[in-house]
Amino acid sequence: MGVLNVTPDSFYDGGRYLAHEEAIAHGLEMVKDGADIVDVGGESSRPGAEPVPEQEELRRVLPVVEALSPHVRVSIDTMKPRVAEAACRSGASLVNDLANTSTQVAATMGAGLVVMHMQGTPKTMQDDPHYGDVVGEVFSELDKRVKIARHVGIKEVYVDPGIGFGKTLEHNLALLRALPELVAAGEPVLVGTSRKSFIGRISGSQDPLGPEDRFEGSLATAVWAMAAGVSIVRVHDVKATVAAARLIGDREGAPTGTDPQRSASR
Ligand code: HH2
Repeated sequence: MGVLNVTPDSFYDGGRYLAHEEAIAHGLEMVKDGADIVDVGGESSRPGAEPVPEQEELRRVLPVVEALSPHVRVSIDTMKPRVAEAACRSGASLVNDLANTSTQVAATMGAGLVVMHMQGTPKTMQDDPHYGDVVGEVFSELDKRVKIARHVGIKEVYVDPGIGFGKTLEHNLALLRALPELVAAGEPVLVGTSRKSFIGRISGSQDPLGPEDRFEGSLATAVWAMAAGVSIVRVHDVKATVAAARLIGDREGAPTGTDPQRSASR
């Protein structure tokens, strides 16, 4: 899943794709690079972000969703049910429901649903995140939401532990370590670590690395997630992640890109 933020203030790609033509061109580039899904968002959910008025979010995302959906599966990354609904009418078929607001919309529109865990709201979620047992609490919240989604008739549901959404560095690492457990629970898993600040804090030498310098750590966490069996990784760096994905063993254990003839002659 390639990330496409049509925003001025997203923490990594903010301002790069605010013009619709630029956003559409970048979306098509990610498709060429191998993205199976493009996740279009018009409101940053970074820590401290201010909410965006609904009309403005609609103005940002709808033309982009409409232009990309004939070429690739489009998901809509939003905290507003009306934006989710309008995006589905414009061609999106997956609702990336960050704030647990759009289950009913996804059901009504016949779309798939990503249920993501977030403690609090983006504005304040990093002020003082706390859990007794982060893995247990996040998994059980996701499980509840999957049951609700099934109850309203949604067939395609992904669970996402919400890396960075009301989580300290230790919480993020505990959740990443527990990915094989989440995969084993049976629902397809989506994970988004790309360029997030915890990467800068562990892969930096002395000072934390900024978003521009978090590529290697992002790829490393995507590889870990894919090796743990997750179904979707949400990334900014599609080309490199697709190349890495081809080297990861599939469920039967063989690297998907292996040609037996060539490996025999090596
Ligand atoms: N992370 C971000 C946004 N949407 N959706 C899911 N399902 N999982 C995630 O981890 C996730 C997400 C934050 O990243 P980004 O979109 O790059 O930044 P911003 O929120 O600043 O636009």
